[in-house]
Amino acid sequence: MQLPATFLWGGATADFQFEGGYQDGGRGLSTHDFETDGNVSQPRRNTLRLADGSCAEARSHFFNPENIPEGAVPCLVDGQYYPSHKAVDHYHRYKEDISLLAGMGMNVYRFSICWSRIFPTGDEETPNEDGLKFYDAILDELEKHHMEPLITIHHDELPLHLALQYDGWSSRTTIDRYLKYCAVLFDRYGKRCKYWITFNEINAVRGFAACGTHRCDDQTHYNAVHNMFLASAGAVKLGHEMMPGSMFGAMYAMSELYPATCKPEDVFCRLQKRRETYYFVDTMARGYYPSYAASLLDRRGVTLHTQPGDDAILAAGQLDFISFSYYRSNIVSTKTKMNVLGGDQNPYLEVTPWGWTIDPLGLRFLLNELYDRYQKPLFVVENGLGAVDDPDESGVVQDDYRINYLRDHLRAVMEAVLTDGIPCLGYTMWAPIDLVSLGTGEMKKRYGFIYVDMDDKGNGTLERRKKKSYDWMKNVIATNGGVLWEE
Ligand code: BGP
Repeated sequence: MQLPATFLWGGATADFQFEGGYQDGGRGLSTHDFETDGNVSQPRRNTLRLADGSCAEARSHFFNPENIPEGAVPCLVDGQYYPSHKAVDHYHRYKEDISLLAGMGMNVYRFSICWSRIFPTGDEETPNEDGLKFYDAILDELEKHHMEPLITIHHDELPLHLALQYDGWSSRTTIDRYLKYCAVLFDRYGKRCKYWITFNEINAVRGFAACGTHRCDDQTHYNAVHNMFLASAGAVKLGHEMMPGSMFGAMYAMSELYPATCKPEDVFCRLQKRRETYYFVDTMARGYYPSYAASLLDRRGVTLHTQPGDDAILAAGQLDFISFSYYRSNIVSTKTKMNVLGGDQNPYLEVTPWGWTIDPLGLRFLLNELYDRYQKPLFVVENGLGAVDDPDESGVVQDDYRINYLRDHLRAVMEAVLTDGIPCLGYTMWAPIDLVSLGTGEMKKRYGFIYVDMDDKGNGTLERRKKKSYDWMKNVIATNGGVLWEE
């Protein structure tokens, strides 16, 4: 059993978790630059200065953020560690990093562009040439190693100024700024990049760091989402015009969801909860809001502020492929208290130290479910195991647990493609080189094939070292998955 030679094998990263260099090359401040470190029991915070000059904090936890108080502005506090500032210094080590990925035989690399490197405030008329040159250099390296780029335009952050001036995505002005940014990217990189993702995990982002909005309530949030839908559709249309043959996806956090029991009420509850995610995919893939949107918004007390012409914009910007992250699955019943990805833990599955269940069959299930629903090619753009990796006496991480996780999930992808007939463009593992965790800001939640010598507070040499899984994955790629069936 082997995947076709055209299958794209690679890894995925995000700029504020990977690059660092937060003041280099004329980069402006981004909404993530004010996020502290954290851990499983201590959520990350945004540090703030209140109108009276005193300091405060608001929880910036990805799935459960708090409002930023009226008049407060994010500020940097002396002595506080902010992981995005240095991250793992990819900004200065990109040549070594890309060459390590190429050494595994990867033929695609998913990375995000930092908006505030290109437009430091978002309001400038002309882009920042140094920022553009940084991504020219990344693309040069990829070309040298015959790797296809897959670019995420918006990975959960925006220039700080757009958040302070316009309240981020709650304003239509941000749509214009985003489309100006897209036009610059398409013009500069369009000849070198075919695959684009307009927004990362658009169904999971909320609040200040990810959306630039000071408020997190449903009314603010769903209107911000409407603006992001319009921005994504506008980008797809513009991209198709400027780059014939280009392909656009948006990216969704797609943990699978099962009914906790076969009680009809629980099964129906699963349908309703699942629609909270499909609300995003349906609208962007089909180009119009689904039939259940009105009741979903009504239940949440939301009134959408639409304008004449919005329907036509959505219709003209349908996605070409559906990309998603898949890490785990959850169960749901009428008793479940949910956040966006949540649900209860499935007693039949093992969990990681971060409480994420391990469910490879859920990935095959999801690939089938998505293709049945949309009939568009799929792209698994994030999947991987966050684990504590301790190097042995010789300095090597013997990460058999990661190998097991990836083997089982890749077999699930292969079965979906080869047995179930699902078109899947590729698989980019999160994250091939250790980087800062989005959810907790930790370093010790590691995903990579390549170890980075750095701890939770940014101490370490930043040296890169191959883990055991590096050569294992190299062999998987070299055989287009064939070796997975010999083990
Ligand atoms: C997704 C994000 C990534 C990434 C990943 C793993 O939500 O798109 O940016 O970080 O999840 O999550 P974490 O870093 O919290 O383990």
